[in-house]
Amino acid sequence: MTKAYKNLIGGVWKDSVSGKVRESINPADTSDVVGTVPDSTSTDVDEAVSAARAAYKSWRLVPAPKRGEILYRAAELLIKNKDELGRLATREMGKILPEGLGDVQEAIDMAYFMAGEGRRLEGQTVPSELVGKDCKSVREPIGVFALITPWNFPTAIPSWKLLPAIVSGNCVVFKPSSDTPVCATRLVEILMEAGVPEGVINMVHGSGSIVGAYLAGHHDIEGISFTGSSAVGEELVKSCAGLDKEISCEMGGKNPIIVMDDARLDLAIEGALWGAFGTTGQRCTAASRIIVHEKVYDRFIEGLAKAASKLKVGDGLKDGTEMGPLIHKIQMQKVLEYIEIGKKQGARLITGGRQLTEGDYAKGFFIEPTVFADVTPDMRIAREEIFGPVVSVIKAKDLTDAINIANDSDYGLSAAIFSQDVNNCATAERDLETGIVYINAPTIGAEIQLPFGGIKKTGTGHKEAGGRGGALDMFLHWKVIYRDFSGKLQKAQIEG
Ligand code: UN1
Repeated sequence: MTKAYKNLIGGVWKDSVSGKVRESINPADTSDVVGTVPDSTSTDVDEAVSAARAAYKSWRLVPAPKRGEILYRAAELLIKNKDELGRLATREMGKILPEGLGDVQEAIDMAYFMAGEGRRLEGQTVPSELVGKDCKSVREPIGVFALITPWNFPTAIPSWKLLPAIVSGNCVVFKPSSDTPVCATRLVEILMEAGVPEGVINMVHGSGSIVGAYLAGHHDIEGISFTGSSAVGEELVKSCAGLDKEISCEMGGKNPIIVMDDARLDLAIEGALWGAFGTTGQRCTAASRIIVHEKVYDRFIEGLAKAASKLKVGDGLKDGTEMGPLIHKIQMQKVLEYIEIGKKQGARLITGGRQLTEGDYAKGFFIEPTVFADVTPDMRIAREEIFGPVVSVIKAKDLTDAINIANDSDYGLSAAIFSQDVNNCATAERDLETGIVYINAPTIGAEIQLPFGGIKKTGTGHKEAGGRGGALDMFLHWKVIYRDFSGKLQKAQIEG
């Protein structure tokens, strides 16, 4: 029997008023239905928003350390259930099991970190110009947020939004990706078990075009935090313009790795392989351009093609699998189209390039790890986000040329350099135009204690995750308080 998951509204697990459901399927084996979820409507969203609004009245007054303690318990529960949740992430999203477990680990890290934030959320106290007066700033919750998340990190990315939102004292309506709704539901179940009060987290399943769009434009929410495709993000920004809401969108990437002639080539190849094919290339941080110094170019492409062709592709739940399927047929077809575009525009396909269809592969959405060499920066495969196991290798003359190629992109999420020369590394660190820079490591693998996000077309609004400038800036505003205890009316700037 397929398990039927539900929406969560005001603490009650319930079906949509539509009575309809959607299936969530395993991308490695489409005969495996992971669960069904409600196919919700705007009426369900209205109900969820009013439940959040009602809960906000008391939740905002719960002391932040107490809110943090709930997250601490959630972290412990996530650890207890890590194996089940990791397997579920793999089954529902397709990433290989070590990565499914990593997805859950990122949520655990975030839960501990944000639990601690409950005891910080610090403001400032500064001296006043006047005697008998003090001045301070405090951080306050904002209200009700819409959280809209993608399928590629089905547990981690929801945790990046849910946990800072609620530790700050906000209430939320959460619309997870319709491709990974079961992972999202399990995360919410765990948060409720940890003690989140009814109505603080509400979850409405359904399509982005109906539920997501209606929720984002809802008159009774204060803000939207979205992670997903540039197309949807840009649409959201446009449709919310003038609505006076906080909006943060984390979108695409076209992340470069620079490989210098003084790099440890073995490390650079291993890094490129992990950056390009980890999560089947379906990370916004995935390395999709490898910019290689001409002196080591031939050796690099030979090494990368050899390593990529050896990757074991298959069901991520099977031991030894190194790369899983694409999330669904549409994404697989999009990636296959980009492979054709690469060939047509004159890039040299040096390994991969085909859909895998034999035997068990026929059950899912599998494409070979694909490497294009002799890509030029103007080709579409060097400019557009593919979100699949396809990597473009571009030749560069020197460091300046490599950095110019790297920066010649609409996106600016993550970039990397492999070099043993401290001056090259420091120059790249200074001049790469991205939100995240890695030295001798690939473009993936950000940790949650620092902000996550990019510049240019990658991101608008606030960043995600922890640290100064991270997600808390989205979910809290500053209030400044002046208290006069002099017993007389004092006039700032006039007397004193
Ligand atoms: C994403 O690709 O959408 O830095 C998130 C990383 C992961 C998160 C990626 N920690 O690759």
